[in-house]
Amino acid sequence: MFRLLGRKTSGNVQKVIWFCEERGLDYSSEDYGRQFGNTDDRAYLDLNPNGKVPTLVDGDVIVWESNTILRYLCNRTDDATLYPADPGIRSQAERWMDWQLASLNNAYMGIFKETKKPEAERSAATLAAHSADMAAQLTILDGGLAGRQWLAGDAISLAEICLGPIVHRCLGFPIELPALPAVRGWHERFSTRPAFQTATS
Ligand SMILES: N[C@@H](CCC(=O)N[C@@H](CS)C(=O)NCC(=O)O)C(=O)O
Repeated sequence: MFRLLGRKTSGNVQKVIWFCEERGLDYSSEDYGRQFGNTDDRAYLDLNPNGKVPTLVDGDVIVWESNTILRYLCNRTDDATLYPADPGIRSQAERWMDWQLASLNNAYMGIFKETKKPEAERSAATLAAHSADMAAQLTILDGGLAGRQWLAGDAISLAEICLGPIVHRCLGFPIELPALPAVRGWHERFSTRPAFQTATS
């Protein structure tokens, strides 16, 4: 059984829960992070020196970084369904996973943190800057999805599992966003899946 350490309210933990639910993996979900106050404990830091969630424990193997956990689980379970075997199609999934971390994440985290603050402490300028960045990034995603159902090849893949919970939150932020028709259609396609709903509820 895989042990997934991380609070279920974390978007990065939700990626891993979605994967496990989608593939019917045997896993336990354990509460670590923010309100549980246990990620700075020595025992947790020995597993994940970042003190962040998620961390996956598979016997003696410890994996951190949510996207690496997704790839590990695919490799570990020989999953060629969500992790396409064809190198070209796989690269389409991988590039969007890297894009999530390298390009979307800054605006995502910025808006997340700003909107969590009490209203009186929020900076309109900071929120506006992150919102403009988010709009620009999601417009790139919209272009990538134009005329297609999924980000890699013609089926749902690890790219959706990685981006889904994060973009789901981005679309729900109290900010103005462009129309993003391809992104919104894609979001509707995957958000009806029971495994996604379990992960994000
Ligand atoms: N790049 C890391 C980011 C990990 C991260 O920042 N996790 C957040 C939750 S989404 C966290 O641990 N926050 C502090 C906490 O919950 O205690 C990953 O994808 O796993």
